[in-house]
Amino acid sequence: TIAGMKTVSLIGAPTDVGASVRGAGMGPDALRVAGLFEMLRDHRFNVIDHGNLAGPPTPWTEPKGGVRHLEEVVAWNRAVFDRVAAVLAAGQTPLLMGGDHCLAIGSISAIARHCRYAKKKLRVIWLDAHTDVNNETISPSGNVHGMPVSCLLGYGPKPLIGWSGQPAALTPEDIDFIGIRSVDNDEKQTIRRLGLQVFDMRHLDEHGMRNTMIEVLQDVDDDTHLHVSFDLDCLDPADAPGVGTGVRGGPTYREMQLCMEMIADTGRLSSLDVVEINPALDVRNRTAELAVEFIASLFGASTLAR
Ligand code: 4U7
Ligand code: MN
Ligand code: MN
Ligand code: MN
Repeated sequence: TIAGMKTVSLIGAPTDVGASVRGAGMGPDALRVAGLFEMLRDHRFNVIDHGNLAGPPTPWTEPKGGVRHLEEVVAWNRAVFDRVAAVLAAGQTPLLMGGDHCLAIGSISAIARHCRYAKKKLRVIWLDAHTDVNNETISPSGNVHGMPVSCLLGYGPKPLIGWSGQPAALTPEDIDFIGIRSVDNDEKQTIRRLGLQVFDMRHLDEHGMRNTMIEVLQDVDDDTHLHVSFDLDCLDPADAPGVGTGVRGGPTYREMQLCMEMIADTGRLSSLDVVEINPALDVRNRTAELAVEFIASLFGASTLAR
């Protein structure tokens, strides 16, 4: 279950501004069509659907200064930041429906600021095939959905850092990465330099999901605000074809369910991003439906739960 059985607030951010493949902007409606609202309601949560945020269209221009669509990325993240901050201030649990993964900048910055005021310790679990720790000098693509972690650690394009009210929203110990199998060369150096906790597929193969999650969750306590940033490309593209940057060799369906269930068991899940669903590349909304199943587990719907 989530911390305190609060109201869950669905926030749609229909944009693909941080990507170079079109279609992630349809993610929020795909999640609605897959029954996200009803699933949460059936699990006896209070649910509010705030509808979709507004923001600029994606211009589909080339990167400038190493970043694509910077101005529009800032605008979308500003809208996300403001709404997530308002939802947290109202004592509700924000569930951001992306949209591409650049939106984690606004979402997690607002959460980090909230945690400082609420005297909570923030822990982020980043479920992804990628580490998203590029920045404007090292990114091979210029796409900001590959840079959110750097921005949150204080190493991104200037207009995207410092939103939490501190130079960095997160320190390297605050974030654990699970499911990683595609890391760019310069990202590898950053990971080593910062000592980022990356549980890649090799680690999952050798230690299993259970031991990995025990390690990830060991220092989660009553004062922890646990945030999950769930990029659907974490899953194997055979299970989740509706993503723009799929990489084969992901965790199995059961491994991912166990990951979600172990997070749920902490009772500390307090906010969630669900990003990178691309309905234009999907097969009959399979990826959004899969996302809803995993979100159910994250929110405490294990096989034998009442
Ligand atoms: B996602 C990539 F080069 N690393 O930076 C990049 F491989 O949010 C992919 O995890 C980033 O989906 C993928 O463009 C971003 C690429
Ligand atoms: Mn990814
Ligand atoms: Mn990502
Ligand atoms: Mn992706």
